Amino acid sequence: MSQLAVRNNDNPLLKPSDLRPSAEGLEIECLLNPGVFQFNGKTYMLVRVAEKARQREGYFSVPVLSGSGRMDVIDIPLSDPALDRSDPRVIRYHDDYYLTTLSHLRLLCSDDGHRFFEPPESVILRGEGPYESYGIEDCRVTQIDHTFYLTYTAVSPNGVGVGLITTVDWKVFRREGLTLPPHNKDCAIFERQIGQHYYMLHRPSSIFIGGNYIWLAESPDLRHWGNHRCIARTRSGKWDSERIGAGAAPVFTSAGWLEIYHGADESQRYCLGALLLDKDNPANVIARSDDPIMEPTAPYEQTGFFGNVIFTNGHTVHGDLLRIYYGASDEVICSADFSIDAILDSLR
Ligand code: MAN
Repeated sequence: MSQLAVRNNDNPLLKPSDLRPSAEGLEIECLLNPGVFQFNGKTYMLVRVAEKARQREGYFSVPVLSGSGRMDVIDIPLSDPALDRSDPRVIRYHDDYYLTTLSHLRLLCSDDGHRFFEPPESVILRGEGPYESYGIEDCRVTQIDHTFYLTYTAVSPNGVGVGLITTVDWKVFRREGLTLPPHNKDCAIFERQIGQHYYMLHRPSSIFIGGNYIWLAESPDLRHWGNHRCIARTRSGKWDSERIGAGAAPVFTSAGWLEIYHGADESQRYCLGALLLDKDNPANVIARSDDPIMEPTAPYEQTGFFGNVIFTNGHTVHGDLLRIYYGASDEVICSADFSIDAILDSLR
């Protein structure tokens, strides 16, 4: 088994009871999958807070946002055979799907990258409008010059797409709409241009022909994306056989762009691996992990809201040190350190 990841001894760093619910009638069920960035000498996390509605006796109560941003609760009778609750994350009722929790993004701050707290003037980004009525999730944060680009999963009955928000000061936010329509998620923008273009990784989700693969797109202006190319597919019989998706923005190294991605197998076990992309032409995959660089082995990674999950979409880089922040079992937030050179060695 790979020894590349050094887990923080204080894991989990954050658990649901560490934060206050965002509104009356809600309870925090999970903290997960934070976007991470540095700003004014501090480390910040844009954490996904998943809340469930206070349950009404005899019903399964699901929170959703109305078009005007009001929170409504839909009560579904537990006794109705048309209710399918086999997945703790999603329920099916007749022909409709709902999420069991409603997620928003909340900003947390740290002086040491280790202990995180909610600043007094808390920043909460909630779903807005018809494409986010089931909430917003799993945000990647990329800084280019002075602007931060937030790419996140926007969920609604219209499908799962990628929303874009920009900010320069973390006080005023510009909602730029859906940058990629459904079905798409796991979108990470590269931190610098290559030649004349900006690049992003993304994950269209295919239902029939094709699969859940990682794609690359390019843009002249960070708004219009084209020249989409599929750069990594699932591999049958391996740890990443069922679906794969990008983590945070790729790290620029002397060997090329290093991307930490997640892969799940048929049993929905989520591990992390690495992709090395050509410095000048990131559509060219130079190397890919045969075995995971990190697997759910700690107790908090194996049991929880949705067990056997390690999912990352945020990190910091200091020289050779890559510190990833990750959601464990879709319930708590943890960190682990890697040597970038050791990951690159593992790819040789
Ligand atoms: C999907 C997303 C993630 C989640 C994993 C594991 O990829 O919904 O947010 O962490 O599944 O459940």
